[in-house]
Amino acid sequence: MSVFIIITLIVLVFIIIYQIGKASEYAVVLRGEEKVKSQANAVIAILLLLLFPLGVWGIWECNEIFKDRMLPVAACKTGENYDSMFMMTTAVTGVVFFLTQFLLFWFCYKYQASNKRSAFFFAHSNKLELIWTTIPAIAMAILVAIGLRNWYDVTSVAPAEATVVEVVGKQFNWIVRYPGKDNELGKRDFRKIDDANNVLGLDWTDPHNSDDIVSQNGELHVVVGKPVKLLIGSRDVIHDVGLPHFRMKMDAVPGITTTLWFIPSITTDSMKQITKNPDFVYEIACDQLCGKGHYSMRGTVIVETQAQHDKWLASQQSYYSQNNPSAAPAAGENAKPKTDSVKAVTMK
Ligand SMILES: [Cu+2]
Repeated sequence: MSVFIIITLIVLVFIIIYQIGKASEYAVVLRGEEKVKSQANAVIAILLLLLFPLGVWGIWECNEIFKDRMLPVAACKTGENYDSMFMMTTAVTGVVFFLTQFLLFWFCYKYQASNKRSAFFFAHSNKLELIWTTIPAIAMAILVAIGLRNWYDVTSVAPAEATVVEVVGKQFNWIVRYPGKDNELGKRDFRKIDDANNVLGLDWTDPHNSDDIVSQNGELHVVVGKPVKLLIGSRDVIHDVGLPHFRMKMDAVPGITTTLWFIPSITTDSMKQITKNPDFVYEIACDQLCGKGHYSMRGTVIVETQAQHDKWLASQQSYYSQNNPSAAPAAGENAKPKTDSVKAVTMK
């Protein structure tokens, strides 16, 4: 029914426009072209003048609709810096936008075609060129400088005490590897990748691999207040580790290790209270269209206290002992079932 109404409306609007066109043709014949033209100009000028407040109202309404769906406060210092950069850019470009748009519509009205005056013409003004080149150039340079400073914050050398975690994308989930007790990630080789029992291609001859923990449920556990450095890679195509709550993202490129580091400042539990949402989770969203299962490539970041983290870590079994059953568990490690990998999120 609604389709029928919409089609009828479209046809009616089309007929109305056609009739207006025909009527104005007759009017030109009857009243003379000049008069009709100037009347049409006046109407268009007023309509344009009305379009400006209408547009501003539209922007306001969109903002009202979406303001509840905005991201909560940034969950790390760098994220806060990104937010303030965003607000500053919006303020600067916003002032310029509203000013120029207002002038555009106002001039359309004020200087509509008229027989009473002729157009003022001037070809060139050095002063004007200088002003409208220099001011935007300085403003842009400042904004770019702030952006670069934030970018270096994220990609610079991480503090020595930072926890190193590897995040590897594949079609279509995230694999996370923690270094285990020796605090060092072992070597891996793509030729050793085997979906059944070596998803990252860990080189078992490297002793650093014996205690590495591999999680395939897309959960990234990090400690609040402690720097974490992500080593990002991909097994197949380009993915992207998008961390909207931390205002960060970094491409996961096959064959290249990219990095970023940050200090999570709000635990998942605290964020549940801040957002008043008991189901709140920090999300890892793949920010690079990577294939038919791209939409499902969602991971979570769990920001927890050191005590919670230690408890979780103790419950994990090394990937080596999971996949080499004859191997005795490393000292101090309990051999619980593989809690993470059974929940593996995979898309066929
Ligand atoms: Cu992806």
